[in-house]
Amino acid sequence: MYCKKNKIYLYIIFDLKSSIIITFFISMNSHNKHFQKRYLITAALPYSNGKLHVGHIAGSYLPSDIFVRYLKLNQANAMFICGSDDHGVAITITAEKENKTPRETAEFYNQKQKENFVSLGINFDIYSSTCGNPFHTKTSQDLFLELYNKGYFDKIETDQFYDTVKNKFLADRYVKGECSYCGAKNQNSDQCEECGKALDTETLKNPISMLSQTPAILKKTTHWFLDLSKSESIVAEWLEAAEIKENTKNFVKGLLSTGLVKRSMTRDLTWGIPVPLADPEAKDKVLYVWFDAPIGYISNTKELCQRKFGSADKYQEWWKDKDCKIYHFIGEDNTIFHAVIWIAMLHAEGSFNLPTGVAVNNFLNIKFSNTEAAEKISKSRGSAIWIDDFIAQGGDPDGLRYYLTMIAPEQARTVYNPLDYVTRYNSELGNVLGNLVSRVVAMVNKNFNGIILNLDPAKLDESSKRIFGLLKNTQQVVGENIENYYFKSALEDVMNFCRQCNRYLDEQAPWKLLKTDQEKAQFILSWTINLIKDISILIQPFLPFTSAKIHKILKINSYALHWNNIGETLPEMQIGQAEILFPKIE
Ligand code: B3M
Ligand code: ZN
Repeated sequence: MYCKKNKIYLYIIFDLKSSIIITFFISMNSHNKHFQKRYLITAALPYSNGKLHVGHIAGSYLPSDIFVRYLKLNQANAMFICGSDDHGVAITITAEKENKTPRETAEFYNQKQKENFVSLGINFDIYSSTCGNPFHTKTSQDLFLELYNKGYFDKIETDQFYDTVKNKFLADRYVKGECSYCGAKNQNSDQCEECGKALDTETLKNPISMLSQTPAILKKTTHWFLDLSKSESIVAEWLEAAEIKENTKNFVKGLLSTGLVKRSMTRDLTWGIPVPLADPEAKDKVLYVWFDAPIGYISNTKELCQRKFGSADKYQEWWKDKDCKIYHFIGEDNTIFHAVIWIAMLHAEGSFNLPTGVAVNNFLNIKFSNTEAAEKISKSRGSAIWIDDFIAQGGDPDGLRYYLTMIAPEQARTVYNPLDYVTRYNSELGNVLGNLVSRVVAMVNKNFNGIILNLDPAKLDESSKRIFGLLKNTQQVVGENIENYYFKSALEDVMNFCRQCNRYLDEQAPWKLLKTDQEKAQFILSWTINLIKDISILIQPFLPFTSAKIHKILKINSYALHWNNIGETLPEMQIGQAEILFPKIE
């Protein structure tokens, strides 16, 4: 599966005055052949109605960031697209509460979210917004019109929820009620968060208006419906070939087996993208937020291409050329929209690539020491751990990335436990990885003036050879796990390799050899520094800040290191002083 090692040239610049050694590798091939020409990775566009908590990060942003970092480490031409989802009722409700206009609300939280992402090293190539992106309105309206002209929409006079106190139609979150599929209470009128099914006026029981807290009635209005039943076979065919986890596949199959129905793609609202039809009945109507939101992936790609290449039109290389793979990373409640409706929309439009993969994570629950059971993360009940609080309290971004990956809800809902976080930070990051780096670097400095030798892998002794074999095996398995969205297993493999390195060191005991065989001691320590350099590459997708710290300690240029450099030996060089990577938390 993996291509043979590229030919690597090693350049060393030795600056005597500052005694800094900068090492950089130049790879002869521009990218690893095993990889596709282009990749476009998207992470779900969060509603700009609040800042971010650990549940958001564990759901789609951290896994997608790991995936993209891994692709970029392999020199793949990858674009990482995100931005806020600014339309819809989620925003207008918050705006009403905070006494702002929807646009002010969207802009305010878009900025907060951007800061939250940066603080955790989640590095989008663009973080735009559906109300601020100059391409978004037209891109959404054009797509709507294309479907309209192709006859995909049915104009239907229909019953919609209505508030007789406020005299307003009530879209989506303006109405809550009981899901008739699973019985869950307090669900938004368009989707049940518990069972993931789409809801409508017939399947939401006991509807209550969120505007007046009175029962919502039904009133006639006209909307444009997409008949999803026409796309059933297309979705089923796409699903078979898609890179998608087994549990997600089964969930979508379940949706298909009960049959797809007509879904309204327009709403009686003032905030949103106007329905682009001259029809008088389209007046004062906007596109359903779930119609325009995924189109945001396309508009944001256009905006990025405009910035990066001076041509928005270049977006076609990512959305239309067949040599680009598109991956969407989402949370469980977004599955129906990405793996059913979006596929139907894209296929109906006809000129865009369908996604290669959709990576879905489940929700993260939370368990505080003063509560009995794990509960859902909820702003209103105050059970959220906010990213800005975590950082302001001195939390380590890589510590959080580590813990959230280790407890990732990849197959089912899992639980965030603040006490467990402390234990794992100290005992795994601190004792396994931090300790390995600090003791080896300290010994090299103390006994050999920081000098490590250039070693010939062909001349390794048996146990050093064994650990080299483990390294190459780890590199392969970690890569495969990341490519299959098994981020937790991938990180476990990396940590197990660190444990093996500690064991290797304990067996070789260079601290004893120092008294009997200096040469062998320097060999073992030099070899372990090479392994630490390789660990710094293996952890880069997961722990980018730590990886950069190790590079600083070793005096290696981070930017020049690639996945292919794992196993390459360092030249004779002088490393820097140790630094505590994971200070103990009490
Ligand atoms: N804003 C829902 C959410 O934040 C929605 C995702 C849109 S992705 C195109 O969970
Ligand atoms: Zn339900």
